[in-house]
Amino acid sequence: MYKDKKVVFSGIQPSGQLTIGNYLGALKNFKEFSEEYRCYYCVVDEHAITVRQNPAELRRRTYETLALYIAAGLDPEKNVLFVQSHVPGHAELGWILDCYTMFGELSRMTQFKDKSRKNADNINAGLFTYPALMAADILLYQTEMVPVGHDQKQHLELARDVAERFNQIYGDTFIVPEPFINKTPAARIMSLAEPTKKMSKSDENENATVRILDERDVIIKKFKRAVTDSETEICAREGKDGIINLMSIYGAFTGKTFEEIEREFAGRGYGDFKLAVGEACADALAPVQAEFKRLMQDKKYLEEIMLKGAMEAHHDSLRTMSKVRRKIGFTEKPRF
Ligand code: ATP
Ligand code: LTN
Repeated sequence: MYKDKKVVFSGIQPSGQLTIGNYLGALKNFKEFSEEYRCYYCVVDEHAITVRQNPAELRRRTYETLALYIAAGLDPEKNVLFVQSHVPGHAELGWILDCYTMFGELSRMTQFKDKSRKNADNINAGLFTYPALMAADILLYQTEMVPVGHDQKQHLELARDVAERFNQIYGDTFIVPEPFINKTPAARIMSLAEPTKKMSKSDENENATVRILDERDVIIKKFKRAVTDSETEICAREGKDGIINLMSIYGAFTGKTFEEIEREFAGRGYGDFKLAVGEACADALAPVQAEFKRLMQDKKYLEEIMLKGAMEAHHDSLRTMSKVRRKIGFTEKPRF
């Protein structure tokens, strides 16, 4: 609880150019909470370094991700927009929660297994304990609700378990957070190249992803190349993963249901449909892209937002931090 408001927290890693998966599954929904909740939206750069990053790119992407938050409609006056590594409480509480998170629990995380497979030469300890840092992000602000895509459900369950474990040992300390996952198929946008795999911003195959910042003709071309099947009918039948994914994307951008889409494209071919998806996507992203371009020309403004966000987040984090320190038996921090 923050004053009279319940708290919402979410984060996106600056680990690549954001995709329409990030947009439809997470970012686009963030602004809906701004009026009713105290919202913290964080660029989680500490999470991003669990995979090796090029330093100049990481820095640029941190600005870009913040600019995209604003371009997607998050008003910096109504939301706390900040960068994770600017607020020391995340790493501090992250370490503490490492000590309340079990090796066995972390070993079961599918994201860890996936990323270990993809980065076999760099299976570092941070990649393994990633979910404990994510729990810290959330619990630090006494968060009630966490809007995320479907792939983060398992991490959220772990965060809840860690909060409950801590509360059981020390008495009520943390609010146990709830995930907020879209009920629509937009919570799980799949790769355009392999529609049984999630679309991921760090995918090396450029044809697998559509980026929020892709140009209109690139977007249309990528949808044209999307992997489908050898049939001709546009419907959500089992086994038609590619078409179902395109229907999910089209539905998310136009507000149409699967039935409406099936009716609209009855008797028409995949070519027509793919073009319509591409156009709907490009149309919806155009205003976000324009605002993004404008913001990126004003680095000073973005830095002001970073400072303001970090100051507010840091201030708000201190209450939980001092409570946690007291409960576990750390001595009071000397002021220096
Ligand atoms: P990476 O490829 O670096 O792991 P990512 O694309 O999975 O990145 P994250 O930064 O881990 O993106 O996720 C940010 C938010 O976007 C999370 O809430 C996540 O659930 C959501 N998200 C990511 N990919 C998708 C997707 N394909 N469909 C729906 N939501 C998604
Ligand atoms: N783990 C998330 C990013 C993330 C996050 C968070 C999301 C880090 N900390 C806290 C919600 C709340 C991801 O990989 N998508």
